[in-house]
Amino acid sequence: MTENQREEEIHVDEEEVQHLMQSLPKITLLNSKLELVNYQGFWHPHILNYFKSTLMFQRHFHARNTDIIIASFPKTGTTWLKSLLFAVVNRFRYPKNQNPLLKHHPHELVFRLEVDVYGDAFEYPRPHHLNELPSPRLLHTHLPYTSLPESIKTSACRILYISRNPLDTIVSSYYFFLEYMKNIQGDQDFNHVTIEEFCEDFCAGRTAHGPFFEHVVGYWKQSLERPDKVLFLKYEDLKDDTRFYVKKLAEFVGMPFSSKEESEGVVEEIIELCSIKNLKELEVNKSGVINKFFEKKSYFRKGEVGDWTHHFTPSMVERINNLMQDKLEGTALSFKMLSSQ
Ligand code: PAP
Repeated sequence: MTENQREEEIHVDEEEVQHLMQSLPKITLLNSKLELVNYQGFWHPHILNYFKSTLMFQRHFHARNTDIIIASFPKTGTTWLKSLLFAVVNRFRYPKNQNPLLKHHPHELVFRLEVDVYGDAFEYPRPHHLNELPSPRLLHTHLPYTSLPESIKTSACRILYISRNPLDTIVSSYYFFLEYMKNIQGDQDFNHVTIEEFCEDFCAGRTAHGPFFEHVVGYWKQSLERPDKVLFLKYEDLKDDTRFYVKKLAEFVGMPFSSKEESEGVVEEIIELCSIKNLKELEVNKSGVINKFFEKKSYFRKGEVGDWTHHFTPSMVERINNLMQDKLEGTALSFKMLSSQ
């Protein structure tokens, strides 16, 4: 089979995409050029053929039983989890000083399916390359559970979901939005969007991949129903006890640390390699862009629990807490808002 034939196989009809697009609700986020389209109940960014590539991912991706898929709402710890998962799974493959994480941004090692793989604007693997990736394939998506391709839900592949308290997620999303606007819109002074305005839209669900709580609860419920299939992690827990959760992650993906490895400090080495302090200082993560617009360094900001305390007024905090109470009622899910260290 030639590459062209393979490309044809994954084709989604442009006319159909346009037709579908026209029928879907759209909004522009905070007077920016960032358009969001509501598809299957969630707001998806309408940039870079994103909608088309989402459809392609939904229709053409075939999960292998051995795939490990990170799922996340943006700004909840994706980059960190990508680096940890990559380091855990590949720990026997590379000598310490040749770990690809030293030369590549974590987003260049764990591909986002609806963008890097099925998007057409990027230098990353085209869909046919997926077939050539060795198992276990480490992949990522920001899609909500309900929108995942059937083969992810029905195969034996595993999902690692990372979540984060909504207040820190909003702060992190806000700064990323400002950076993104500066880059895509060439607007050096996009700071006129206040965090209050951003928060207002976020709470109303109008944010890329929102609504937030529905995204989180979708995966939370799956993790309760099928704990062998979905591991639900929280950023705050990972911060509090990184060692415990890295070991848990390794067990979940079927590659537990041996007692020899533990006594040799392999877990600690991985934690150190993937710490924000270390990743931020690597030359590869200091300059350059991911997917044309996203500066590599903007994925490493503070990396703290509780940064929201420097940003929100008491009334905003109350508003978000009330919303959270309402949305999480009866789910037994809760978030730590402050660091316990
Ligand atoms: P993405 O979903 O767009 O890939 P994601 O990686 O989830 O973004 O979010 C970035 C956040 O994770 C940033 O949080 P902050 O804005 O509150 O600082 C970033 O600093 C944090 N982060 C990135 N890498 C790490 C890491 N190794 N350890 C802890 N936090 C990290």
